This record gives sequence, structure tokens and C-alpha cells, in this order.
Amino acid sequence: MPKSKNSSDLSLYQYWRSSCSWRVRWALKHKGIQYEDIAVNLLQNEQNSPEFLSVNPGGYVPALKINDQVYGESLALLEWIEETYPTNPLLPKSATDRLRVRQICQHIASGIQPIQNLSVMRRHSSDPAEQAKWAHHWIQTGLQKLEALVTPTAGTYCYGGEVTLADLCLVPQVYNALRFNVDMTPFPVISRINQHCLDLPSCDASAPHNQKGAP
Ligand SMILES: N[C@@H](CCC(=O)N[C@@H](CS)C(=O)NCC(=O)O)C(=O)O
Repeated sequence: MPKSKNSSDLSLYQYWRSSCSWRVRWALKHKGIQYEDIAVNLLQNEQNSPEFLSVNPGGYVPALKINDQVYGESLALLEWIEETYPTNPLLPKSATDRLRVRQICQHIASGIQPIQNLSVMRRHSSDPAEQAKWAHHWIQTGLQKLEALVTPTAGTYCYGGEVTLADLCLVPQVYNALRFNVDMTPFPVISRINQHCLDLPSCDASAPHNQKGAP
């Protein structure tokens, strides 16, 4: 694996409102890593342009250019960032604690977000109201399970008192929930964690409203 000796080696292809991009932006900010920001406009379908597909055949953001190679998949990128930049750790120390954090991440990144993704909504229906209904349903269902999952482990954050990768997945998913008017009242633990996270400078700096291209 190429070693990134300094932050100038990193360029992040991302979209301001993309929840998966927010995960990676937040990890980079949390660890104080500099990166070049390359905006990919999903509403203009730039993720499917020949130019973007030539760097990331997955056709998704985020993608991270590390020493001239481009890599996709936000959770894989988070793991790489954690391994390469261990200061301000985003995973707990013990293997079973890490397992729980990764379970929360996967619940969101594999179990909720993909079903409400743009391409899936578009495939489901061309009617924006029907798309929104679809996303609302899957996010609400996913958050019900997430509330049960994080309740036993939550402190200030998803897993005790330290920010972990689980929080980096949770907050952008709550952002999507609010976009699709999901009532957060039945999810007090998620809502509390979300609010604590939003108060963190690294979370705010990586939030959609602070990105290039945001209205
Ligand atoms: N599993 C991928 C999913 C990436 C993904 O779904 N990205 C969305 C934005 S959050 C995207 O690029 N959507 C474009 C599309 O659906 O065409 C990851 O975690 O990075």
C-alpha cells in the first residue's frame, strides 16, 4: 500500500450533500489532515461522466486520490485513514469494542444508505414524491433498528465517550433523515448523539453547508 507521508498527497472527490462523502471529510478533519477538495456534482450526473469513471469505475463519491491512485468506498477509506493516521483514534482499543463500532457502521453504510441512494431512488420511480416516500420508509425503518443497537453502548457518542467511526456514519444518516422529513422524536438516543456531534468543530467543518457547491 502506498504510504502518504504528507497531507498534500490526498485529493477527495466528493459532493457537498453526499452522506458518504461527509464520513470521509469528517475523518480527515478529525485527524487534522489536509486534502485537496474536488467537487463532483451528483445532480448533474458527473459521477457517471467518462472523466470520473476513468478515475473511479465505481461511479460513486467519495473517492480518495492517494499518491496518484484513486480508491473508493467510504468505509474502506475510513479504515485506511485510521491505519495511516493513528492519532485521534476513531476506533476503540479492544477487538470486541471495534467489532461493535463496525457493526453500527455497517448497519448504516450497508443497511440504510444504499437503499435511499440517488440511483436506487431513480430506479424505483421517476416521481420525486414517490422517491421521497421510498427514502423516508427505508431510513425510518433503519433508524428504528439503529436506536436499539446504539442504546446499550451510547455515552456522549455512539460508543461511550469518544467519537468513533460509528458517529461518522450516524450523523450524515440523520442529515438524510431530516432531508426526507423523518420524525426523529422516536429516536432520542440517536438525536442526542447527533446533537453532541454537531457541536464538534471537525463535524461542523465537514458538514454539507460548509462545502464547496453548497447553496
Ligand atoms: N458504498 C459506497 C456508496 C457510495 C454512494 O452511494 N455514494 C453516493 C452519494 S452518498 C453516490 O455517489 N451516489 C450517486 C448515484 O447514486 O448515482 C460508499 O460507502 O462509499
